[in-house]
Amino acid sequence: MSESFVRLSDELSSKGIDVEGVIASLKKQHIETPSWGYGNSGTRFRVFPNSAAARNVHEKIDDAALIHKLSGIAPSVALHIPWDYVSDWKALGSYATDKGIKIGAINPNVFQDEIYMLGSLCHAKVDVRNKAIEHMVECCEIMSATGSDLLSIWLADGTNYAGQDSIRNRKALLLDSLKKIYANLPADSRMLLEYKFFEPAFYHTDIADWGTSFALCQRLGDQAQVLVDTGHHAPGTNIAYIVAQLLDEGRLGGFHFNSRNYADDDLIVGSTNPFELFTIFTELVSAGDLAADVAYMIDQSHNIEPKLEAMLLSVLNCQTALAKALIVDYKGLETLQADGDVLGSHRLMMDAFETDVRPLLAEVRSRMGVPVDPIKELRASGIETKLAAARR
Ligand code: PSV
Ligand code: MN
Repeated sequence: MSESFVRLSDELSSKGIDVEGVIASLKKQHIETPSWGYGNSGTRFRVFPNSAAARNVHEKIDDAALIHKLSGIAPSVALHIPWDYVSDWKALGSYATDKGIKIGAINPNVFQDEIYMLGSLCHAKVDVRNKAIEHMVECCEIMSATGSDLLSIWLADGTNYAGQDSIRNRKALLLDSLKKIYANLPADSRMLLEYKFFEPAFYHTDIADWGTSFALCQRLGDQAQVLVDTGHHAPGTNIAYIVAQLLDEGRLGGFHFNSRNYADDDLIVGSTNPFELFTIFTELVSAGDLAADVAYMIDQSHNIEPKLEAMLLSVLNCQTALAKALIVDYKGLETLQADGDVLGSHRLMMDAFETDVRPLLAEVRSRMGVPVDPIKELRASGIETKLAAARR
């Protein structure tokens, strides 16, 4: 136990924070990493190949397992189909288990094939819609074979010009298609419906915002919930507000974490706006059990960053945000709010945000048996250089 941790622990305890409870919550944190963040990917202008990047789904699982080994809080990996297609899904599930992680969300892909130029589940032609539905039903089978309990849907559907298609007709087709997929969900699994306000469509997107996603989920049933990708909002959007609304309605299914400066930048979560991430986590922590089933996933693709270090830093930034949210004195906050103390309550929040939680995280990591400074450990291991030589 370091001196700095003892000092911080005393300070927090004096404010009424249950430090052991905070540590227990941090030990339980679970951040899922995406298979596509380990392979070569980039922007639409250029993909700079990275020699250390994983070349197939097995290497992606190896890399995700390494991030879990170093952080202790990333025990699952999301797959994107068909990017991660294999013939034997059970074997892939076992491969992951052998490496110490699980297969997480299955992400269907209905945005790459030629036939999806004008949409997938909302396409005017029934053949195209059926092809997209069949693909998603196959993804439900993959879930059963790999032990995944999340079908995470994002659609590129939309139009580029006013009048190009009927927004309301497309909405009816979308609901009809989603109902057919929903009927194939494995028992005890969930469908997460992701929204994005633009791109690749630039006039309208069929699931553009949380309200649209929420309305669809309500029409589908309890197994359908909203997925919030932090990069999928117009500048200035208060994401913490959206999180609060969805939690309260029991429809927050999960996150795709990343950071943005401009559009869907897919930068390292917590890098551009750590305060926004903190406010999101304070909503989750203060919601208690309401947030119990939320899936925390990263959705990033790194173009110029070393891939493993970028993913590890992303996971650790989520850990820092949770630590800061956990040391907010929510009882004290309630009193100040009831008194209408505008700046007292704000200062209480800022007090937690500005606290240096590094000694606390070092203590948590040493209790979990993972490196106290995972980034330093990764760098010292020289693994990215070794992988570059092996995978080149
Ligand atoms: C779309 O921008 C998105 O956020 C969806 O989650 C996709 O599945 C992912 O990025 C990868 O393209
Ligand atoms: Mn996403």
